[in-house]
Amino acid sequence: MGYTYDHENIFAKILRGEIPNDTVLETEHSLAFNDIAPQSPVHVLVIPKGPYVTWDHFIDAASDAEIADYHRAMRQVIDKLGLSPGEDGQGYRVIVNSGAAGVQEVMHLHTHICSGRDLGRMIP
Ligand code: DGP
Repeated sequence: MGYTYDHENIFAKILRGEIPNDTVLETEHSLAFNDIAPQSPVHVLVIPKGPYVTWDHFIDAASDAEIADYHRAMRQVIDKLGLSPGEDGQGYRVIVNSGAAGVQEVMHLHTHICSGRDLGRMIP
């Protein structure tokens, strides 16, 4: 099944600079910024700059350079915020809500990076 990207979604507006964001870091193909409604003390969203609706859409349609950049950007956020357990950080959780069952509200791929508290077994 194909995807239709809505260029008026809120993250598209953030990427065009029409809505402000609290940027954590920016790479060639990705942007990381703080969630407007944080569910934990650390709650960062990482998005690709390209028009991808979901993670599977991204993997199907993006270039290898974009896919690598996106995952490197997540790693850079974890590094910048000192979250890696392997580096004595407290750990983190990454979440990608996809489609209706995943309760995806914004139809532009985004990865949640959450930390700063015991997140329990699941995030509701
Ligand atoms: P999801 O359910 O995975 O689609 O979560 C969308 C997230 O996006 C949610 O945690 C709130 C966040 N969000 C929605 N609108 C804005 C916004 O305008 N700015 C920022 N920074 N975050 C937003």
